[in-house]
Amino acid sequence: MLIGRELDARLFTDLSQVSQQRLVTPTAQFFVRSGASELLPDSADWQIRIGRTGSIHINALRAAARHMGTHLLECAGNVSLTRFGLISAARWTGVPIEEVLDRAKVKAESSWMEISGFDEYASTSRTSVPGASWIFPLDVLKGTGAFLATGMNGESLTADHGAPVRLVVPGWYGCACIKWVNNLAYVTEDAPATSQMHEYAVRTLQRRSPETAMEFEAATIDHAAVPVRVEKWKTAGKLQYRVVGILWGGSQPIRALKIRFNPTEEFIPVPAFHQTTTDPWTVWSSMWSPRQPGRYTIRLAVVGPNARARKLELGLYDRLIGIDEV
Ligand SMILES: Nc1nc2c(c(=O)[nH]1)N[C@H]1C(S)=C(S)[C@@H](COP(=O)(O)O)O[C@H]1N2
Ligand SMILES: [Mo]
Repeated sequence: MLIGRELDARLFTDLSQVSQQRLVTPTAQFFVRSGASELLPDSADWQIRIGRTGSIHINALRAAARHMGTHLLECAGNVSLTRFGLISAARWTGVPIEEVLDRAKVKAESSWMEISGFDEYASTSRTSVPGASWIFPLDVLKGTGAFLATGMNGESLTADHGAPVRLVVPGWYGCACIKWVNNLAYVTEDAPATSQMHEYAVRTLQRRSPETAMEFEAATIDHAAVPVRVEKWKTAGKLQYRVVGILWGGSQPIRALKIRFNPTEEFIPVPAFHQTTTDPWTVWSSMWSPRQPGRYTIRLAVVGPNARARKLELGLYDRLIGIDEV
């Protein structure tokens, strides 16, 4: 259920529903980090300005839109307090950024691009800075397979997910995935970081709050994993638990996943674990026989190659579980 209004609107996804057979989040349950403005103009005449002189009409985008694959979105402010509900996956339709720029036939003015969306609201936000835009090095943006999406899960985008058109940057945090896109502007590499980039500097693990876009490191999602449900099993009269979770992020599959049921215990391998792709997410599970009732803090760890899991290692995905019988 959507709570709050405009920029303060939130919908948290119930992650306990995720399974290998149900990797895609139904649109009505896909998380919302900021709702549509009540002032959003009619989408029938929507135009995206491109560079100083170009533009593309929403109808041209819709006509060119095709399947862009299943990709996950995670808010960089996804925390345990809200049961990690700011993460979801959808099947997207859209047009690659590269092709949008080609179709607009404007001369590239620089190798950096600021992508902005409509961000005027009737009410004053208590939680967010209005004015979402992100600056990308164009080659990096193209390299991610970024696209302008006009649809998700086989239907047009909903207002809260950015209708009529939003940016999706596979592998990057949601804060870069601008909704209600209306402007693609070429900027110089010394362009100041935007208010959205400042708001998300800490949450995207920037080493310091960067002044310029150039100093801002790619807002990519590290490897991360979190338990999403604990099932109670009775096999041959013996009580056992099964911890089911998800693994996502990173640029290439990891070799092994490890789980620790309490800070005083060792990490042990998640059995039969196998990851073939990092996007959207991989479902894993591990049987568990806690020795006594009590409260447990479960944490995952990833093993190479090229594994980077800063938030995971900081304990930001620790999950507290109460066990009442063993
Ligand atoms: N125009 C605009 N785009 C935006 C935002 C915003 O406030 N305004 N929020 C961003 C953030 S922080 C996230 S996590 C994602 C969330 O997308 P969703 O609400 O469709 O899940 O949208 C991004 N795009
Ligand atoms: Mo976000």
